[in-house]
Amino acid sequence: MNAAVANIGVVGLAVMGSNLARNLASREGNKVAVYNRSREKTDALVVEHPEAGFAPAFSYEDFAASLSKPRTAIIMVKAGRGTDAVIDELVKVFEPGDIIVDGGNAYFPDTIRREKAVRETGINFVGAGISGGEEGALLGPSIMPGGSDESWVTLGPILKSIAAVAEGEPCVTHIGHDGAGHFVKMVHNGIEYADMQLIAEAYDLIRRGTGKTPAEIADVFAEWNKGELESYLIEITAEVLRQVDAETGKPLVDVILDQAGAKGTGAWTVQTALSLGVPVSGIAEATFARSLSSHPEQRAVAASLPGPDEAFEVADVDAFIEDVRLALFASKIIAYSQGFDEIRAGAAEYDWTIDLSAVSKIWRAGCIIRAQFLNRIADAYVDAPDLPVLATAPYFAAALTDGQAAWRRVVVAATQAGIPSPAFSSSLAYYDGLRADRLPAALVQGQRDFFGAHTYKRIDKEGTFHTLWSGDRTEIEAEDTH
Ligand code: NBP
Repeated sequence: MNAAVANIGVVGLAVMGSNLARNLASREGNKVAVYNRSREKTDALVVEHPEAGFAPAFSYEDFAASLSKPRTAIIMVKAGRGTDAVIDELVKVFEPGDIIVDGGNAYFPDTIRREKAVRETGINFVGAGISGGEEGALLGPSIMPGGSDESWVTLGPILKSIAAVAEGEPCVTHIGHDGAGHFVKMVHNGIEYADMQLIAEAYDLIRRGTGKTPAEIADVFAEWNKGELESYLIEITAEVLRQVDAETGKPLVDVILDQAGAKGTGAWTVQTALSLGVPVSGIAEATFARSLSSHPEQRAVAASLPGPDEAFEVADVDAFIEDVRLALFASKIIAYSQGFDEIRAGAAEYDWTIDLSAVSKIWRAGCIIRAQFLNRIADAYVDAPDLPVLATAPYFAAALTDGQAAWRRVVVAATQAGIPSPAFSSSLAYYDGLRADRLPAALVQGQRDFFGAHTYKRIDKEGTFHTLWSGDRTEIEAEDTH
């Protein structure tokens, strides 16, 4: 039996778990116990990284025995049944006060369920979203832990030691109880979908409108990366566009099959938003755009449908590119505003206290959507923690004011040219819907009342009303009828 030498353990030693274990081991004061279901991965990790001084375990009993109390273990296994299987085993060998952390990509309702079940044993369960992929896990991810305040006392310093650092601050904060961490990680991924789709639309418009090559467009993105759009995603876009395929000599982007994959977190974000009644149209369109791209059989049949007659030619290339830049920034503001709206609504629904400013700050490094821009979001929520719409914060409102004419020109140009720009145009539609004085929702209410007696409210007096649509069309107070 192992002696209790380790202050932290990792279960699941595939790429994420082994990198996270190495990251933990590289920080002062940590001794890391490691366990994997199949022994080979544990042996390989220990042999390949003697510098880490891992404490390997080959049974859950040994793993528990090698941890000092309160025992703290991070699970990094395939999300789903694997996570439940490991939790079941750990619960058998852990004691009240110990901490089980799920660092996988769990769906937040599963985390809520698991936290409730594990809590009954007196053991703490923390669902922690970990963003940044393999490299982030090794060098410093952005970490979004949920769980109890008690577990944060032990876990906080450990997670702070391995997290990415942005402007001197570790990219980790206690998001909120039970599933709050995985919820916020889910929305992070949804925002990532929207950001990527917007960038892809900007590239497509520039390419088809100006005839610039991918390498030339890479220069445009590299230039944009020096300004307000500065972000990891813009930076890597330039690199992807510059890449030449060794085999054919063509730009790699022209050789890659144009069908985008997805692992499901975008869909979760949209499904959850639908349940919460939050319009995340940018994220939804980005998710649907991936789905559309991945139906080659439909696309092949639809290829015969007509597009516009005239060719798309931009008269002033530089002016058009600047318009696209402004449209991209405006649409990005909307996408992030919608994502934060979802977090706010989720917090209200699930009774979490989530500091939106802190969430924004921990995304500044280590994760895929890292960007300077997030400082602006943090500032907006520091100035007004209850801000109802992020896009209305002074900095963003000014950017939307500056960019809206260009944004409209780009959406018009894309529409006329038959170039799909679902994220650009849906963001603009959301913007116009949100700022509208009066919406045709009044007509929808009338229709609903007509066919379903769903009632409506009036602008000029209190109460709930139903119109007797046939006959004399009398309006009646409907409060007592429902
Ligand atoms: P995988 O998601 O590929 O999972 C492989 C690991 O799960 C192996 O250690 C495997 O053990 C273990 N496992 C499985 Br499968 N079923 C198990 C069970 N019933 N009991 C015990 N262990 C089981 O690993 P990954 O790509 O390193 O990702 C780990 C987690 O991190 C996932 O939840 C993933 O979604 C999340 N994540 C991944 C990334 C990324 O960039 N890859 C980024 C952020 C988060 P075995 O060796 O015995 O088969």
